[in-house]
Amino acid sequence: MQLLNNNLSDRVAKEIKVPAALKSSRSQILHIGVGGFHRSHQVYAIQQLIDSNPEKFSKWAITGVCMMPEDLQLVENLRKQNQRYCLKMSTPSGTEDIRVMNAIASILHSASDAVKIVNRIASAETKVISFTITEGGYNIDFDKSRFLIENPAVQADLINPDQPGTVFGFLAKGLALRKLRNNGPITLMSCDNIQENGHILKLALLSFISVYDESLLPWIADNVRFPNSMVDRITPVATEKDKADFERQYGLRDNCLVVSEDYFQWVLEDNKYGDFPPLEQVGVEIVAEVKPYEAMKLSILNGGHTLVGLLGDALGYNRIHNAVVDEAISRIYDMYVQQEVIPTLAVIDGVSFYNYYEKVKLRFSNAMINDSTDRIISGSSDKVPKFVLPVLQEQLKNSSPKKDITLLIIIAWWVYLEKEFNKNQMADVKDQKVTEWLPMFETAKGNGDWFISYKPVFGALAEHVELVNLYKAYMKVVQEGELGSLIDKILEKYS
Ligand code: CS2
Repeated sequence: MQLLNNNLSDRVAKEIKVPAALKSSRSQILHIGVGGFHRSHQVYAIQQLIDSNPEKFSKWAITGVCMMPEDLQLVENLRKQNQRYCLKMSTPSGTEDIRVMNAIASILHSASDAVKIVNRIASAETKVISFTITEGGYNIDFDKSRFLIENPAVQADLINPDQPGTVFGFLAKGLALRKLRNNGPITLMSCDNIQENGHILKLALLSFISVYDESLLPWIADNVRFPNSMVDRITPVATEKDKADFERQYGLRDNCLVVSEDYFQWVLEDNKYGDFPPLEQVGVEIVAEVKPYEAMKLSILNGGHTLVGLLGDALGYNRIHNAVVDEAISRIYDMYVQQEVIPTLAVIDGVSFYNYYEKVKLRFSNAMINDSTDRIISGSSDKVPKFVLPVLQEQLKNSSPKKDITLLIIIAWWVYLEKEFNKNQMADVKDQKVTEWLPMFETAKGNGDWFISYKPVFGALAEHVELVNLYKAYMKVVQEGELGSLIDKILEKYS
């Protein structure tokens, strides 16, 4: 088996776009969280920039950092391939574009490269630190906008600052050194799916630093920027089959293959500091205010994903492209977007929410990317508060709020968890709340009324009497029949 590294097979060299070697040893971006999404999105943009003028832009190559123990294998695989990998992008009509990426100059892991990571944060060469650490990675109680300082991992970093383990511990130590060395301003850029992700990153970091070392705060105020951004490219986890197909076709094994759709969007707030890559040259939209774009994408696309994933699972689908064309799911998604979501969105000049939605639905139907309901449902306790509940909170400001489909999503989520509980498979549910839930499902004995009162996800929603009454009435419909009966009932009501 020959690995895809610097040696490329004839077929790769002939059929795939291969970049020139990097023309600089500099790496001015440090990125934390090198998952599939980072490699299909930000690396793709930086790759295009470097390819457009390698002499000038190779300095923007990325140093990647992984922090999770389960990333050790990826780090090893990337190193064996000199950080090269292929990105396979597919259109809904079935055409493919495959490119070799070499914009990751090196890769580090927090467990073994802590000193190097701190030094890179401090280094004058590093101009941007970017993040894809997932919705849960910011350690924020979103209901109260509070950094969870009591988190044991955070406490460990405060007690033992010389051996950081969390992203905040690393940043605090590295930025303190940067200040000491007078190494200049820096942009900290969140690329996660969170409304006002830059503000959230800032809130988390400043909360941590105010306990860690308050004297750093004025330097941060003067030297660090936190732009908000909206990022978008559907990137399922590449399967063994994807890798085997690639190997068969091109005669090379790529253990770091990334598959994604061809669609790409990145809207970035014009709020950076010091040197910054000219991303506008590769299609990134730089705008004064990102918030309306984030709200549109998080509710129509990510909230829509949650809807299609959970309803799909309940109706027996395990692929998003099959679930989204189911007649009932497709109609309920239309109604959700038209009647619950769009009325809560702030107008964006030149953007039609209806066209945006049509496009999203087409993207979901892309069979080539073969996205799973499992991926979409995973981490729902972090996703639902950011993708689904903000729409409900806006709706609840109205005298007659539209909320039925949001309740349907919440109930479908409970149906999924109850199903896994009954099959004794709660251990397979990928969600950080699952151990906490287990006794709750045991005590409830099949009754789902308690679920909406679960504060860490739903906050104070249960105090809304009319909402809870409707939730309970809908839960009864599901418990006496099935989720399909509730879907029919709501379709009738909304038609
Ligand atoms: C998905 C996102 O994880 C999810 O639930 O909605 O990963 C989605 O695919 C991306 O945000 C697309 O940009």
